[in-house]
Amino acid sequence: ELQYPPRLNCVAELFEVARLRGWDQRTALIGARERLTYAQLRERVDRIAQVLRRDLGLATGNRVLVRGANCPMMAACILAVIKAGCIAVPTMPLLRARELGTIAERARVDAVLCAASLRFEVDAMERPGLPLLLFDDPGAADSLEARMAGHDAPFAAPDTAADDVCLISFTSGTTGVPKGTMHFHRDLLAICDCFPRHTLGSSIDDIFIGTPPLAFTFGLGGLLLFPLRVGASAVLIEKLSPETLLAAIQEHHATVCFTAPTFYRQMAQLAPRFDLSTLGRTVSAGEALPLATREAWQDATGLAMIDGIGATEMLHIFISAAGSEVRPGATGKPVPGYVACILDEDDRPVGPGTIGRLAVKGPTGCRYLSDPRQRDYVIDGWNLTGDAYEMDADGYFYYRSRLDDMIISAGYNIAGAEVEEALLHHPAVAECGVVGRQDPERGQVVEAHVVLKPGVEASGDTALALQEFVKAQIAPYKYPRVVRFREQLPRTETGKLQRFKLRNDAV
Ligand code: 3UK
Repeated sequence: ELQYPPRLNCVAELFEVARLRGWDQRTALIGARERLTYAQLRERVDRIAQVLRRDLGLATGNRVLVRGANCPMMAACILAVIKAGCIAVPTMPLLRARELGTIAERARVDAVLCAASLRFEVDAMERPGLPLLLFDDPGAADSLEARMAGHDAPFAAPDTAADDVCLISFTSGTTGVPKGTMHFHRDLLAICDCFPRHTLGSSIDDIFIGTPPLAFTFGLGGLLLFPLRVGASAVLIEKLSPETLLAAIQEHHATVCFTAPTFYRQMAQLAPRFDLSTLGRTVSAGEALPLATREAWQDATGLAMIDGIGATEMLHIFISAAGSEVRPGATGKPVPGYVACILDEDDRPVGPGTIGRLAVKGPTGCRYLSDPRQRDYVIDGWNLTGDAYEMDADGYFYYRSRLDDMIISAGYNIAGAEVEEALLHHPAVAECGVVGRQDPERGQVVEAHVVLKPGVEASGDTALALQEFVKAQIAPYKYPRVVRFREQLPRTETGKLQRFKLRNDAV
């Protein structure tokens, strides 16, 4: 089991280890406009922490909303809030004033740090008396940077317990109200000491890169905490597209990449134009990785994808496989430190070959911020992620569907992901999303929303060809009775398909 000192500040611990191991002059963060060594990042974190404690008068346990695109200053702000003994509430860059207001209220936020370029929505949000400091605001009289100049490093972190909350992360909320999840100091170290250490295999020479926002725990771990834990570097990119990510991998000689399946699908098409020879490991998470995507990526780059399921509630990835452990079609096995099982409707574990509800237990786990759904998510220390999974006799876990996305048509249970998988093998299909649409006769019918590759005609013939193609690959009753062509699919900032938008779209 993982052991951490009972009194712990996870950020102070990360920097103390870095100092003792002699990493001070190594590069920690690479942004578009600046590059910071471990010593420079630590000094910046210490100065921001002093602004929070001394200028804003914040105390241990106060909450600070942080808003910015992925860049070294955004990373420093999150780390500084935690080092100051406060609780970081990072928020996604695309959130609007009303959503930010809801988060500020539910998390009982005491102050706001915001990138100047994203200030508009903060200015528009309701925040009576809430202090706000802007960063990356050259020339402004009262910016965070101006305040930082008034303080001297180093800053000694106030005393906190390993199980004091240091992070409140909100779920992306593909359905319903976003939920705040609370995480302890020890949790932030625990995720570094599980997936990257045992499955990914990260080292001091790695250069991490990827798309997930630092406000999403996938990005917070993969692009900040994991590299800092081993003395590696992270490239933080503000303006992301498949092209800019590929170009940045080439330019910075990145070795480890984190992004979602949809990004890998698009990058696979463009990969031959770039030199990606330094890339050794590519991690896919956020939604199911179709076999077709795994194969397209492997054909384009020669790299075997590392699929991993994580959740905001669990902080990071808890089932995964890499290298020779990869079994196509499976997400993998529980990451060392975690255990997983499949439960039936009465919460009893089922054996191999039966689809059921995924349950997982480990050093991290769900603690909702005053939300009645806590009782639905955690039973006896087991976390129910809301996913339908199946296990094989060797202990591999296979994703089937989100429990509430299972399509029930004429008495059959159909997992949309399986139909998507089949469609993605067709050369005309770039992206697709399969949902159940209410139907008076069948209860639901399988409906496919398809984005075609450039140059393919969105015709009735194409639709027919896709339907025949699916019938030839999987049980014919699963074929999409309705095929609709679209320019693009609705996705969250974290790369997840918004199925409810497909379902609710007027026919
Ligand atoms: C789905 C997957 C199949 C699954 C996340 C890595 O996605 C993350 O967190 P969220 O809270 O969503 C959690 C849900 O997303 N999912 C994620 N990965 C996979 N489904 N295969 C996968 N590989 O439904 C899960 O319950 O947004 C991912 C690290 C940190 C994260 N927060």
